[in-house]
Amino acid sequence: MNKNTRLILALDVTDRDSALRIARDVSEYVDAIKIGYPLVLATGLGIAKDLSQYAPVIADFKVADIPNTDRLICEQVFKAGADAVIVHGFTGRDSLDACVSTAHESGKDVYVVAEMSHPGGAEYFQPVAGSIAKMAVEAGASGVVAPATRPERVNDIRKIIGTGLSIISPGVGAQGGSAADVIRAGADWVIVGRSIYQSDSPKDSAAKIVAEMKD
Ligand code: NUP
Repeated sequence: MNKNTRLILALDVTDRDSALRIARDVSEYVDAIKIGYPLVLATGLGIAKDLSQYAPVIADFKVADIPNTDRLICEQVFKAGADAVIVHGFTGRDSLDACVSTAHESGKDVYVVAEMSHPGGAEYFQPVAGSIAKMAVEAGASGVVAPATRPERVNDIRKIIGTGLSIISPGVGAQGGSAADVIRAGADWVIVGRSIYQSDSPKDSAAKIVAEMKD
């Protein structure tokens, strides 16, 4: 994923035509497109390949199972054309290792959720976020997911992981976070969904967020 715009689109729409239209419209403003259960359950995993003509695709399946199942899931995700997968770390090092080794076999990336962005993310995640982030480094993941709604936590997590791993950060706009603030706190990319795909002009909204981060 090249760091041009620092914006990742979270494409949580549930119909194929809208997904492809929005992806095409915003493609010049995004470094990647994140897909997840809403779009994939509605349209099928084949959407990954269709979207990859516009930008690299990150599959946000928050993979969280035993190592063998994790490996099987990641194999399908990468075979379908995704360039990266988002996984959970709380399942332990062996599960994370299965995801990372599957990804590395085909030159793909793994991002590990360190701390979630919604208010409930402070309940169970926050106390273990540091150790999950540390494990992500040790396991050879490409980066972690950390909350734009709590830039100070992004700052803490950056200190733990150093500069070798990327931070991708959801929670901008609809969840209340600011793109500029979280980039300043140490995130490499922001992940934005509703503020773009629900706006009258997804393209203008994406352009505005990119400009805000450049400033
Ligand atoms: O902690 C997380 N918070 C979060 O919002 C981890 C995530 N993967 N996400 C995802 O980012 C969420 O599932 C959605 O796809 C996107 C944020 O979308 P929005 O709040 O900008 O609409």
